[in-house]
Amino acid sequence: MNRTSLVCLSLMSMMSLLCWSDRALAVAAEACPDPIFIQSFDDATAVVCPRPKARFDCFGSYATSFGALSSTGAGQPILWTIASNGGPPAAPISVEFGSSSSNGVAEADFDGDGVFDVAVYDIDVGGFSYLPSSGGAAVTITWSSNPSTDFYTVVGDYDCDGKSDPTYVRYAGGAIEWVINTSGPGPDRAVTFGSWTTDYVLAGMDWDGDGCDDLGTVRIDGASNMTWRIGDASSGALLLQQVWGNRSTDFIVPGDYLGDERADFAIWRSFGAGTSGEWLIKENGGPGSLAQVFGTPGDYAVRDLALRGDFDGDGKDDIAVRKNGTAIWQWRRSSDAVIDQATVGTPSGFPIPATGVQ
Ligand SMILES: [Ca+2]
Ligand SMILES: [Ca+2]
Ligand SMILES: [Ca+2]
Ligand SMILES: [Ca+2]
Repeated sequence: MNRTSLVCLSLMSMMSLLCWSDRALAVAAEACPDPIFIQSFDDATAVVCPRPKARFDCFGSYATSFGALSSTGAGQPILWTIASNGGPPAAPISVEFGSSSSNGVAEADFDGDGVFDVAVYDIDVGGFSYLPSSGGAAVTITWSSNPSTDFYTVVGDYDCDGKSDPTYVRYAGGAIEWVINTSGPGPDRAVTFGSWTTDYVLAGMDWDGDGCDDLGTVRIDGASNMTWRIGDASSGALLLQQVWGNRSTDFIVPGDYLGDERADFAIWRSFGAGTSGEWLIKENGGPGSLAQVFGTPGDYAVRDLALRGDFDGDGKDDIAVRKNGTAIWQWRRSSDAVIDQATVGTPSGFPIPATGVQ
């Protein structure tokens, strides 16, 4: 794909414990046997155990929040309207932050408190701005950049410190250069991985289960076959690759659907001739797979919008869509396969969990 296409995709995205107690460590393993049970409390010691973050959880409820973006037009502020999904009662977030003309949404937890931050990047100045979910004033991070070559946020936690690292990709003679800011101010890594001419770029996710996000692209060949390619965020070395999906029919919907804290190869077969709306998910590093028809396929006028997130909060991403022309989100709960739904925002709003679908 060419750079213009990537810019368009980017703009689409815009509108794209530790256990504690006196005996905590000793009992951690038996107290936290499964993500479904990990918020249970021990009568005597109130043990609370580690739990995976849910994508786009803005309240710390361990489930993807109900958030949408809207704007009144080009150059106008982005209005973020977000309600909690489960957890203790919490006032909704309603805040204007970022501009619809030059900013995209960053999938990020910059302050590292386990809660998604309201965050945008500006492709013209090469900077990120966010509202720390832990409180305090807005933070802006900028560094020297070239708007003609630097764009498309690919935020991830590439140094494993629990904080998202501001990152974007740069056109470098046909190759993709990942410019990463792990400690600031300014980037401290520039890693070459992937090709501008053939690859879609994935936001940072952990593919090999070491707790660090990795570089990822999906390469398209002459027959539109997809090859998922994962690289080391320090060296750019290829860690793994997998043929999965075809660009003539499939959206790229990466996530951890099988709950082993490693991202899975996932596509929604929903456009082009003869598609049924089938989600096809292949476990990364194991034999698991999932094939499930869900959502309405077809052309843009009728097709649902795929969403990425864990809506029932069981530690596994769920197959999910926003129904076409409505504000209804539907998901298939990974915990019990029941279809659930909620009304979020307005039909014209952009669901935050649609960020990163390509
Ligand atoms: Ca945060
Ligand atoms: Ca980091
Ligand atoms: Ca990793
Ligand atoms: Ca789930």
